[in-house]
Amino acid sequence: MITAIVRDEDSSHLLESLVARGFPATKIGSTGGFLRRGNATFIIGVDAEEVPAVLAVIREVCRSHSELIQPPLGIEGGLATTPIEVKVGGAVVFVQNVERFEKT
Ligand code: 2BA
Repeated sequence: MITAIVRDEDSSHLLESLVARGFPATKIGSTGGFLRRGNATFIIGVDAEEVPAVLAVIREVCRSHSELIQPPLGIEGGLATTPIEVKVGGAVVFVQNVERFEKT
């Protein structure tokens, strides 16, 4: 099972691309703890041999770039006016083995 956290802006395109290639996916609205921005979390359940193909789709759709942001309040240094550079886009991906899968 693949859990992927992606930018809101990439999420519709990613959902379409996965479904178009026949990979089942569920998109859940989520919020990043650091930037407190909306992002999207995907749950994708596939056979182990399909994992590389799914990761290729995620890489293709979710490209990363750097952005200067004002640090959020509550984060150390959050009251400072100096923007910090963070990487946005791309995807944070967890791949886990599933012990059992049932559809009832
Ligand atoms: P956020 O927590 O809002 O983080 C957005 C981006 O801000 C991060 O991108 C990273 O570049 C930067 N960042 C995060 N914490 C930071 C800090 N303490 N100081 C400076 N910069 C910091 P990504 O690493 O690509 O993460 C994108 C989103 O993926 C995160 O949004 C969070 O929702 C999720 N995420 C990342 N790592 C995770 C993990 N280990 N477990 C669960 N969710 C995770």
